[in-house]
Amino acid sequence: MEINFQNRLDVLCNKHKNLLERPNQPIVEDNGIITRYIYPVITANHIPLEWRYDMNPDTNPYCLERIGVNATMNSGAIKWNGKYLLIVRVEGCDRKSFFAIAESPNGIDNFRFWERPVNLPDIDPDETNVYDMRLTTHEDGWVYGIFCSERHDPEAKPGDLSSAVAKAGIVRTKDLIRWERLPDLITKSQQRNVVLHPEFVNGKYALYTRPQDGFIDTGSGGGIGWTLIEDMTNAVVSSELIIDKRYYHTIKEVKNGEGPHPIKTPKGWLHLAHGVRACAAGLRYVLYLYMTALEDPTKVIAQPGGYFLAPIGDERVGDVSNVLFSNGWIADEDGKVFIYYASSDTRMHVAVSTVEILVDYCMNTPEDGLRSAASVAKINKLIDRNKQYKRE
Ligand code: M1P
Repeated sequence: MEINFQNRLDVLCNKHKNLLERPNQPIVEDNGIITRYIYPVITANHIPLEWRYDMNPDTNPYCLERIGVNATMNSGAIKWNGKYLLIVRVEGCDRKSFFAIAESPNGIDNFRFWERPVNLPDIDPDETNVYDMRLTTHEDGWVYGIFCSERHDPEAKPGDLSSAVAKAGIVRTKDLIRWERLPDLITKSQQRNVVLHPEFVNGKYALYTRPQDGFIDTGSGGGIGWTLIEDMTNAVVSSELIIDKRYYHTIKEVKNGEGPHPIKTPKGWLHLAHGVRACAAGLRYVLYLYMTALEDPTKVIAQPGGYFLAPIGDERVGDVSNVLFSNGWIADEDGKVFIYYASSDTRMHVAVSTVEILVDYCMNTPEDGLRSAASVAKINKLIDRNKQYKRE
């Protein structure tokens, strides 16, 4: 078979350019709470060609892809010099994840990766996989990144090559280019979904945690935790308070986890989290919101019942189907909120709303009554209130 190297490379480059420049379009949804967009904002195909192809015709005469990328997902987010930046979890075909920054001028399309992946300081040869970084611009002047650092369970039985241990890795930076690695979080349980609160609380750093019994199983973990830390350069969890609990027969029955750090609003801290339930098809991950008090971020002041974003259409299918996961959002100065979420551990999307609408949603959506009878009672109450407004 005759391969024209140059033609093939031209076709690849054009296809890539068209994908990167494709304008995104809003989808009108009935619930009024968010606007989804028709195209994912970042997919594996957005990864620069230079990361995947050897472009030398002498060493790659068939112009084959040399390093494949499987997925782009669970991304932290930050507004940086007027641009919308995602620190993307890029997962190679070899199953290893790493971080790479992509930036967009408007937050909804035209995302382009920076020249190289993030150079994360490599401090531990046992660290096998890193993923799901949350970024926090802290009032101490640093931008922190907390991520899951995963390794093979040293206590796994011989032949068990699946059991793993999850820890919280910590880095900080002032320019998003040079990253200083700090010691991993010291805690008695495994941890994933650890997030740094952006302000000092009682003069201390505050972390949202997610204590778990095993790598997958949160077991006695109870829900989203909270802990105060003296020093981020030697972060030790001495006690954890569960602030957002799991309940039987809810969207967060099996487990939950804080998303990005909460947004400060005039009415309280606005939180985005994921909730997991089990069903015959496996685990189902959805996103939900809750609010805590400004003066006491551990005090829940609003917990709308149910999910606020669940996988629909193509979002439902991917490497790990039936999953929405978010660890990044950006609140603009004008109150617009860009919610970045991954679907089915495969690609990144954006949904747009405003602080005002999300707070209204939190404050006025009835809580989960935890029983069918309570759900019917809620609807009847609304019907009664609507009587005078009934339209034919
Ligand atoms: O596969 C779904 C998600 O599973 C994990 O989330 P959690 O710890 O809450 O169960 C993580 O591995 C996450 O990356 C993944 O998207």
